[in-house]
Amino acid sequence: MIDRREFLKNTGLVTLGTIGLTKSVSALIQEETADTAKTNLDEELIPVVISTWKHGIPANEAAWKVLAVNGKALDAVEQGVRVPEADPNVQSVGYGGLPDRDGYVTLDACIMDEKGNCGSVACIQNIKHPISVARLVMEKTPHIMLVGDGALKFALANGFKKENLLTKEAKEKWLKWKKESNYNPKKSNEHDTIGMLAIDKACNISGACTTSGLAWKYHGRVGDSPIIGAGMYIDNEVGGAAATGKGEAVIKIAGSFLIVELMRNGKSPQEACELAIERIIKNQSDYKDFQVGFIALDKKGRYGAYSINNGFQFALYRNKQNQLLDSKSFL
Ligand code: SD4
Repeated sequence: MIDRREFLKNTGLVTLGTIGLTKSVSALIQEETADTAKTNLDEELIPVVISTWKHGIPANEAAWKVLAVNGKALDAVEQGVRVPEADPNVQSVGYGGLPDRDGYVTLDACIMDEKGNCGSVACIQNIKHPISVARLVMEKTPHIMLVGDGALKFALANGFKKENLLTKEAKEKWLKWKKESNYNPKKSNEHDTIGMLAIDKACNISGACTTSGLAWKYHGRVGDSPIIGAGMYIDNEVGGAAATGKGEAVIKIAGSFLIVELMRNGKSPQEACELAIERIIKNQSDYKDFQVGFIALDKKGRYGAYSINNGFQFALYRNKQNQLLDSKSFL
């Protein structure tokens, strides 16, 4: 059987469909070459991992180790976000996270895979890796979300160790805050959640999100990060999104779900992130007082990022390059 390129070379001209348009061989071969180049370009966009803030750089490194050996995106995002969870110098995630107003470090996390499975823990204490507990909730229970003491009990029953997560440095900051500040969640900039999205070589996408939440929050307060569709959302037909910043603002617009639905309806990841931020700006008049940032990834490996205020950064790893990039912002 003669292939398309051969056929075109042999005939010199080809009739397109029933409407009788003709194109020269060279034009068609050029188009075909462009198509091939585009496909190759798209292939190079995958595997990919994107995550929020500069602690995304070492987190991406860990995720990439999984992706590079044909590992699953789900394992990549879990391994990735465990890095800042364990780092006492990252004061917004896991161990070393800043406490609530009463001095307790309470953690929120969620994870979602390419099949739409998801798991989450909220307001869990004394467990260094809430993301791995969230994964076990997903894999071992008929539920999606466990909170507080129930989440802790589940973690301990599954072999996790109880640990003190309040470091000396975090405690000192809290004591200083208690002396000097009035609680104002709007003005608090002590937040740097890690949200991570990855596509593996099999072209499946997964996501993870983990945080100690807003510093000095009310005890028991839960943000967007463990809420599927707010802090993070994945749909393997479309792509994924994750959020950072003031959780209350993100929950109000179901931010990550909104971005994925916008991409489903044809928006690019960048356009979708910008529209989600515009939604916050339209409906929340105090938007200048707080930060929200989104990252998004579509199934082709194209990414987007956008925030209300400037200063939001994200880390992108693909083609053997792990880069810290500045997000565009509304203000
Ligand atoms: C929250 N979204 O608990 C989290 C906090 C945070 O970057 O992002 N920070 O509201």
